[in-house]
Amino acid sequence: MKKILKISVACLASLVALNACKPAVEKEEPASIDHFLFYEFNTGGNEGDKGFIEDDAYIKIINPSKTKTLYLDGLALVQHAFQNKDMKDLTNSGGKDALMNNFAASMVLKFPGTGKDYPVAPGKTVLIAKSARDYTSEDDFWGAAQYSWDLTNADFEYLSEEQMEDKDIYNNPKVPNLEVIYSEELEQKGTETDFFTAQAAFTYALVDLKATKEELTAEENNKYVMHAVWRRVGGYATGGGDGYCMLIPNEWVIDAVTVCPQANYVQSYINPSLDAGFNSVREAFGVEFKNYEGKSIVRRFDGVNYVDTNNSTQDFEKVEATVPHKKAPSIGEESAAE
Ligand SMILES: [Ca+2]
Ligand SMILES: [Ca+2]
Repeated sequence: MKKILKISVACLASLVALNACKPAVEKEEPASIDHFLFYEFNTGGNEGDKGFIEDDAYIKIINPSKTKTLYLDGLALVQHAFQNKDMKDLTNSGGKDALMNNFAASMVLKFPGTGKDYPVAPGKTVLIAKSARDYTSEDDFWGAAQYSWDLTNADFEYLSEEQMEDKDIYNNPKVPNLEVIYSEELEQKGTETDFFTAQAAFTYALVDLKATKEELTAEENNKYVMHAVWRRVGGYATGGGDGYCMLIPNEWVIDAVTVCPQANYVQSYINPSLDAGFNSVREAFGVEFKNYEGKSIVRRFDGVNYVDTNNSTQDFEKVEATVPHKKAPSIGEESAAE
């Protein structure tokens, strides 16, 4: 007993000594993520007075850092060229290695700004709307959609003014648009390929564009543009096709998320280190609208940090959309309430 007491006193003495020589250290904070993350994907879809609208789609990104201000200037939102619902074999074009080392994009949309024009404070989100309108207003083109939302205060519109004009989508002059760096109608020749639509099943990435538009699109010996040749495989699929996509080096990718209904997912076209999973508010393309009306996939928060394991199956969950809105009744709730 005496011996133990002696040791304890010695320990205590050495601890006191240690504390005396060490400068006071504050309790260690958990490591903070110091780069942007995708925060939310809402593919839109609501019943307006005059019909069904899908223009109320939006994407949010977040600065998850606890201390550091981040800047959107020079970053780009990118959509992959190949849909995760399609089984395509790209080995004949030498595309497979290119796809593992790069993010093969069909659309590259750049944020405006020249350096520090668009700061995002720690913990803040950025709302990027397809079309920054008030969808709950009776004055809206499709009339009031009671369970939709007001996006007039969005930070950006993700389509360029020209794209919106082409597609007959209202451009809010007060909300800055992203700039088209590259757009290839690879998947649906002859029809417009849209960025982030409800029908799409693509991977999306936020990237730091380390080359200018001129460098990325220079015609001769362009290392950034790939001629992709594919063969459809599996099921009843036959034939193939070809087209162009822009190769964004994986090192430029800040975050990537695959948005694809669970039942429709067949394959990934990216390096699994970018995103090893996929997620959607819909279990399948055909599920009833009431199953996902007003719902988003939102990044999980573990109580300390936003979860970023680079696996969107684990990192995201289907919850109520985060923009203020009237909650739509789910299947069963409506009849129960009446
Ligand atoms: Ca605008
Ligand atoms: Ca990630």
